[in-house]
Amino acid sequence: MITIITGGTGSIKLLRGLDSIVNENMNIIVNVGDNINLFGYYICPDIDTTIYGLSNRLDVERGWGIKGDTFNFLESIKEDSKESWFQIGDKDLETHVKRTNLKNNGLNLSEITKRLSEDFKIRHRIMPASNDKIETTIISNDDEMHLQEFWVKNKGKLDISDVKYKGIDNAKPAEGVIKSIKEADKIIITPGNPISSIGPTIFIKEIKKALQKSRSKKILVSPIIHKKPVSGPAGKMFTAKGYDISVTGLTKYYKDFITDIVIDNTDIDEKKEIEKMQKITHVRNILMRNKQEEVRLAKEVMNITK
Ligand code: FO1
Repeated sequence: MITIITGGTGSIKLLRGLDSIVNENMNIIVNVGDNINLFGYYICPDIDTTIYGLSNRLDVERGWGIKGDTFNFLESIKEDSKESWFQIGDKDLETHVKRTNLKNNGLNLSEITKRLSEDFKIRHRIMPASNDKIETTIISNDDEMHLQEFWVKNKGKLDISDVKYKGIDNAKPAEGVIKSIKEADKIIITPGNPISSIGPTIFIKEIKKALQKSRSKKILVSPIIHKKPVSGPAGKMFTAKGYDISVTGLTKYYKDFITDIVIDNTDIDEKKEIEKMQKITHVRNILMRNKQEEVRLAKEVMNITK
């Protein structure tokens, strides 16, 4: 059994590659830290990106939302809404309406995600990391704001002095999460933003403990190539948390539990430094520019056995 820890738009390419080649059970644990209530709807961007990505509905260019979607709903509320900085497409809206209705009927996020995954005919199991509320917030110039306000409303332009996961101390892992970590033959961490897309999952106390205890291989695919994040605001967040934006800094961040790291060919000069931290280092071409490259890298990751 394979378990994936994932989140964010940077993760979806590898996830799609894995989905297309893994025939055994694959459990996909998804970040909930960037979930947000807007327009009266409960929006879970990373769960939706995963569902749309694996059902071939994702707008891959943007990395979020549904391809070919229209924005009539957004247009019609623009005048009156203070929240229209967040672009909700019309087809995407159906997912948020459905999720919100199910939530109002008393279902938890695990149950809702299972229903939505069935609707989109996803063959692997997608699980939220937690059914409890965890909110990733950005501290900028003495202001604290939701991650989406920082990234979408303010276009990621503000300085960051810290990143917090509000509610994480009391958050419990959702159904199936600990079991899927304990029973995994291999755990793969996708190249999502370590702080905002993976952090809110791996720093849930029981998940952190289970990962540290696990005897299986725990392979991280780097979201950093040649001292730059492949996408998104990981660089600013890494600096705020005191880590160097490099694959060495990345290994330090994950060093408590990963066994292996896959880095890009262009970062080969850092291999020795990483190996000093007792991590097995695999040097590959990790930039995925098309479907073939997603599948190629997924195969290479799945071939890591020793
Ligand atoms: N990202 C943007 O940059 N602008 C948007 O207007 C936007 C809307 C949006 C709607 C639904 C959804 O599932 C994701 C959306 N995202 C948007 C992506 C999202 O802000 C982040 O990239 C993820 O939360 C990071 O994982």
